[in-house]
Parts: sequence; structure tokens; C-alpha cells
Amino acid sequence: MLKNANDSIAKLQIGNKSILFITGNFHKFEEVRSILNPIGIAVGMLRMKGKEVQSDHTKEIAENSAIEAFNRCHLPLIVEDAGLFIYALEGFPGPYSAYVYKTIQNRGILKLMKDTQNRKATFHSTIAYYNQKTGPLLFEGEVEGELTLTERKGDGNSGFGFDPIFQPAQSEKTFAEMTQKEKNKLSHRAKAVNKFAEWYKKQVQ
Ligand code: ITT
Repeated sequence: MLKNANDSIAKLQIGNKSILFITGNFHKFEEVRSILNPIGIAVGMLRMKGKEVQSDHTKEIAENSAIEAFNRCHLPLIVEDAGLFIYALEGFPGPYSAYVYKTIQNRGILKLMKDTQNRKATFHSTIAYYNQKTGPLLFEGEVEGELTLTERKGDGNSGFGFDPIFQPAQSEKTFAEMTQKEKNKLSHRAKAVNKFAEWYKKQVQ
């Protein structure tokens, strides 16, 4: 498996602005790729499931995942840890977002929030970059918003995960009602990726 991955990586490293995104989530990869590719940073997706540390902070999870992934593939890479933090639920599901989405999904979240007036929530993203020289470097992004009363997908990109129930503060639409371009103007992930890109472009001229 790693041999095949290395073959594709060799093809990817045509210029020196190329990195791997270690993720099993193709939606996340697409969002990140659509920001990095147009500014000349090639990014390849590698699914490589490692051990994820338990922590309340996306920072710690992303940093540890980057170290673990680098120890296995020895190539410049990014990983991202993201989560939805709901105020009225003391930050739940936060670092447990993937598990909660898989088990109770959006319907379950809306049920938990039934009769709750305070619908404020924050999406948080930490991108961790790792290469031999720099070690782990962290870039963060956040977006404030509200949970909707029902799932709303519209004819946007339909999004993924909690997108149909999250409406950012600066918008009338949920993330799922937006095109990818619209989501990338506001999202936690786009903010973290843009910070990373700004730093990365200065390193690799
Ligand atoms: P990795 O392989 O990259 O870890 P993942 O899907 O487990 O993929 P995260 O741990 O970063 O990704 O995110 C946890 C969950 O939070 C994710 O599965 C979604 O359900 C939800 N989530 C994260 N970012 C989201 C976004 O932009 N829109 C909607 N839901 C999101």
C-alpha cells in the first residue's frame, strides 16, 4: 500500500510546491485542494489511518496525527483536525465530532438541541504541517454561527457532515446551501488553509 502511495507521490512532486494531505475525508480534501491548487501548491490525498490521541483540543490531535503520519511516510504533509463546538452543550461534540456524526447524525444533534434557545456554535479547524526541517507547525481557523432548526441543503454543494445544520454568522445560508467557493470564503478550514498557504509560499519560492 505504501509503495503505491510513494509512486503517486513521486508523480506529484513535479515542482517543489507539493504536499500530501493525510485524510480519509474526500470532502475535506476537495475543499483544501480547491484553495491550494489555484495558488500553485499541488496537494495529493493519502488515506492512512493512524492512532488519534484523545484530547479536548483540535490542536493537540492534529499535531500528534502529523507527527505519527510523518514517522510513517517521511514526506512533507498536512493533517487537519476539525470539530463543531456547541455552546449550549458545553462544546460537545468538539473532538468527538466524527463519532457523533457517524452515530446520531444531524437528526440526533437537532434532537439534543430541541427547545434550546442558545443555538450558537463554532467550527474549529487546526491544520498541522510537518516536514523534516520544521517539525510540526499549526495553523488555525474558526467560524462562529448558529445551528438551524432543520437540516437545510438547498441546491448548493450539499456539503458534508454538519454542513446542513450550520449557518455562519455572516450568512443567510447553511454551509450545505453554499457552493464550495462560498463556503471557502467563510469556513474554519479555509481560514486555517489560507494561513498555512501564506506561510508555505514564503518558504518554497
Ligand atoms: P480525517 O480522516 O481527516 O480525520 P474526519 O472526517 O474524521 O477526517 P475531522 O476529525 O477533522 O475529519 O472532523 C470530524 C467531523 O466533524 C467530520 O467527520 C464531520 O462530520 C465534521 N466536520 C468537520 N469539518 C466539517 C465541515 O467543514 N462541515 C461539516 N462537518 C464538518
